[in-house]
Amino acid sequence: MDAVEQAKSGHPGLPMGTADIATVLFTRFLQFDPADPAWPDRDRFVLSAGHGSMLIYAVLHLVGYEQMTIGEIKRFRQRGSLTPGHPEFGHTPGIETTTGPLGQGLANAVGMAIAERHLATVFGTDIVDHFTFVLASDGDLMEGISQEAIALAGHLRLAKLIVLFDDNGISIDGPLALADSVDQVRRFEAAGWAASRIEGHDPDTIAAAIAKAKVSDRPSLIACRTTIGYGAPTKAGTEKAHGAPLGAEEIKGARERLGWHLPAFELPPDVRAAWRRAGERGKGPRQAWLKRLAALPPDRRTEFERRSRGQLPKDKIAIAVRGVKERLAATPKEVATRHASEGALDALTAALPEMIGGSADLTGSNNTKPRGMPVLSAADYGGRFIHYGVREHGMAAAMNGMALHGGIIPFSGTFLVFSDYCRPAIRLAALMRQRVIHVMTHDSIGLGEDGPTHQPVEHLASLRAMPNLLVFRPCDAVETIECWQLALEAQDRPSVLALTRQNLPQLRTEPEDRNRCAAGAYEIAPAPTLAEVSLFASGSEVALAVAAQALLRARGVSARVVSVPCFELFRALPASERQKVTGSAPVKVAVEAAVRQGWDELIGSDGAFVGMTTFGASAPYKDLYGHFGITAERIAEAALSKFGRG
Ligand SMILES: Cc1ncc(C[n+]2csc(CCOP(=O)(O)OP(=O)(O)O)c2C)c(N)n1
Repeated sequence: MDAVEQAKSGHPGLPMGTADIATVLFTRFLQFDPADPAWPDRDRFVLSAGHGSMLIYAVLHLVGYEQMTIGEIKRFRQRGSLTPGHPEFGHTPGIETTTGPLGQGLANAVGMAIAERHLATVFGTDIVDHFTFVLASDGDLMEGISQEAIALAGHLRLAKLIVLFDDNGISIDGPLALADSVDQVRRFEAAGWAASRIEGHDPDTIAAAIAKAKVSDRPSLIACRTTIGYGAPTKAGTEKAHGAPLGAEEIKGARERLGWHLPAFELPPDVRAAWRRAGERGKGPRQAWLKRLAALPPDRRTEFERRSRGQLPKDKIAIAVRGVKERLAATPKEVATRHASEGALDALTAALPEMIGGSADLTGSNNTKPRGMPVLSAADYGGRFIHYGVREHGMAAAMNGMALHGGIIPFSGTFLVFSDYCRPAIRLAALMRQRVIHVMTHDSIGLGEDGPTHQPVEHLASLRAMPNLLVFRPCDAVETIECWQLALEAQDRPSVLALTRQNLPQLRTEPEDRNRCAAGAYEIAPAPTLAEVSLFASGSEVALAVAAQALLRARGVSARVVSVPCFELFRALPASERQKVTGSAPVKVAVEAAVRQGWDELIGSDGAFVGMTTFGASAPYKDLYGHFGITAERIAEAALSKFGRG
């Protein structure tokens, strides 16, 4: 309450209401060692209700995270402090995931718990054997994503996942009864969890519930009945304690009620010492774990360490990619890029055991299940393919949790149009710099008969607007394996691979080791003579641009074609390289079966664009391309009209 007061903003209610829960958890149960916040076998603690960030900052300070000084607590919510408004992964040691958007942390924790079970199966429980704890609020449980997360966790029987629910009956608007009447205990039970309701201010009751949850054969919910802003004389138990400083009078009253007589930011030495002792509980277990790790056969130990670091076996990837490219050069394939992706995955997942695949109930459409890949289930956590069910949002957030846990590179699939259903989690992956790979197929009107509900139009532009996300749209089977390689090598970025349903010709037929997609954009078909026209296109429209190039040639116009598989990588090129790709042809035309937004970066506002301006329609795809005017003829016309020759 003092830090929030000093910052003149923040949320005192949750930290005060859940201090008892956090104290029991951190002093009696949670396995961690402040000397090594990244110890792979630590228990994970996710504060899903990220608005209560002062709770975790205070606890990290108390248990002895060196960088979390009282000075940082005093600088709550100030620029450059370790104590930002909401917990941020990668910014503050001890923070396992970025939380704040309600529901995400809970769903991340499901991914962490999956990762734990999988790695325990692969490397043995001597090396991987820990719990995932979550502190969740009413808001977390009201968000739709929580349903996807708890259903998945219950189905997979993630018994080492324990959710402590801050059951305080208050949210921002007032009593929860204004908007919610769910019986959370019964809801979780229905999803296959062990669930109980306890008094959340009694340490022994909390401890007994956690001890019981630890030995349950199902994931556990402990609904802890608490009072928001516990101790505040007039604001406790009301929404007034939720998200604003309490004010000097109220703080004075709270001090009196709680029997706390020291000034702000001062701690009694005995209290500090007791917390420090709690913070040292993990030292012994971590040393013992290090000994067990050292005792592993050297190749197992090296493999565990490699995977924990997120380091790729570069040589193995190179061999896998080369093999696929050589096969494609020898026998060019006219296939949909989703099928090409399946071929790429057969090779890559064989080389990279850390790749865990999945799909949101579109396995046969997304082609994300490589041949022979066993299913990860409650009966076999060693499997590597997850049937996420129709739960795109929960899937994307669980993938973030797996990546954050470490040791796993998650990839999975849905339709590109449903990236909207994953977007909040993709955004957090981008913010947290996590390597998760989303295969998003059926990437345009080219999906045909399913119609406008399923045809993405604005999605590429909107995904490209997201900082740190790589959006790949390969034009053929060769670009597909190259984009896969780039997505895997981008250790600190999420990727989306936008892939077609319809077949595409293989445009790259020369054997070539170099990854041309690494430039983001490159000349795939040079002009016969000095170029008068530059045609830019991505994915399925590159072949149309190549056909337009031939039409232009027949009209005596020299055009070049630039394939643009990834805007973000192109943007990262030095200006001189970018200039070479953009070229100096006076006429520029871009083609993409999507909206224009973003393409002016390459063609300028005076360039011509052939694409979509409306939603699509339901019809066979060739008919749709004709109807919406995305054809080689129209591309050639667009170029010619710029010369006044249309
Ligand atoms: C997705 C999302 N929507 C809205 C918010 C804004 N918000 C922050 S806390 C909160 C609800 C507060 O209620 P509760 O979760 O019960 O927390 P408590 O009041 O107990 O601290 C809301 C709506 C958010 N952080 N995330």
